[in-house]
Amino acid sequence: MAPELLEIIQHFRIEGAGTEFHPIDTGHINSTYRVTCETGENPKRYTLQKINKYVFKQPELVMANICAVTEFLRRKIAASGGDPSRETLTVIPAVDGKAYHIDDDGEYWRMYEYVDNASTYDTVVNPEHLYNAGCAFGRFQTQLADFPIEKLHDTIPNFHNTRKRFDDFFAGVEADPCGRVKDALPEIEILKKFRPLSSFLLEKQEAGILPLRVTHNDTKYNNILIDNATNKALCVIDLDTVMPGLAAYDFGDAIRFAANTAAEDETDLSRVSLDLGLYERFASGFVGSVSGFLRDEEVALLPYGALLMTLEVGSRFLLDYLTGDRYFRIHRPNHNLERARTQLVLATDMERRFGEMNDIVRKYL
Ligand code: GN1
Ligand code: MG
Repeated sequence: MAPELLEIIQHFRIEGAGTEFHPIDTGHINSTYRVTCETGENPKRYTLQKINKYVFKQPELVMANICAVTEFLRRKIAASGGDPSRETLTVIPAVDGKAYHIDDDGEYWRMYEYVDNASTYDTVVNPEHLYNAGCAFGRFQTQLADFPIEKLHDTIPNFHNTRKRFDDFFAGVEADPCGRVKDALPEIEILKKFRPLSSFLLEKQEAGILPLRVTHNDTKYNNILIDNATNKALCVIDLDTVMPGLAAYDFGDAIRFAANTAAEDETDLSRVSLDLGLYERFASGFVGSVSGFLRDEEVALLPYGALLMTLEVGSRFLLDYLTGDRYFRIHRPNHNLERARTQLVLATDMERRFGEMNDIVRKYL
């Protein structure tokens, strides 16, 4: 047992004594553990996370957003007869009442109730799950439609500013601080080709065609809990990047991850493509949930979110590779280069099938 983790959880208002810390390795950013506590009756479980301070410069603002959003959702879910303890995250306060604890090294920790009898998936094992995930990510935006958006802190400024992401990427190529540009020349060419498209949705936003919504901004398939008993998407998790954004970002990032025929870091690029069947499953769930809330133009432009989020994440993985792998946790050398390659192959396939992607979304309008 990890004595330092045992010490950390003493600072939170939990029940029982910690007996087991099980690392959960799926995210690329924070360090996560499932904690089991003996209470004398049924063991109680919690999620413990160390917030990555390199990524989140002001963790207290991240927690302020999460507390505000989960409290708001809790009221909405209860009012519609749902179970807030399973359908949104529950922050466990520290003994001093704050939503986090700062350890002696200045690291920020937080705890949540662990939702039992629910699972996350890294790939789609059951297409019905994906339809349900589409419904849940759409519902998340709809439930937050009347959240006071001005209260949200911009915890990572320009997070999905695709224009700036591309600018930053090419500045990194220019600087080439680790001498790695030579390993990524074909990938850089692909991003050059797509650069003129990078501002497409931002221009629509700037022109007032697309409004800012409260968006999740990290709608990876493994950021949704699927209920083991009902197969329904129960709860949207990983609320670190809830900020004002475009609806298309949430649609798009989910497609990027879940409708890929291969894993995000697949090294056999011949296995990477867009699965239009999975795309349609997610799209039908998502568009069904947001109908009556999102404007028709927002729905019609959702496929651009898929292409742009895939390009954006591709550029971010590649920039991290070029600048020494400091942002995304890697599990092997070249991991970020491999992740970037996958994204760029996927984006190229999306470009080829863009007409079909548009037709599918319009079917559900
Ligand atoms: C990170 O935390 P995680 O692993 O869900 C990243 C996302 C990327 C994603 C790529 C705060 O998400 O933006 O799309 O990796 N989160 C942050 O897999 O940068
Ligand atoms: Mg995350």
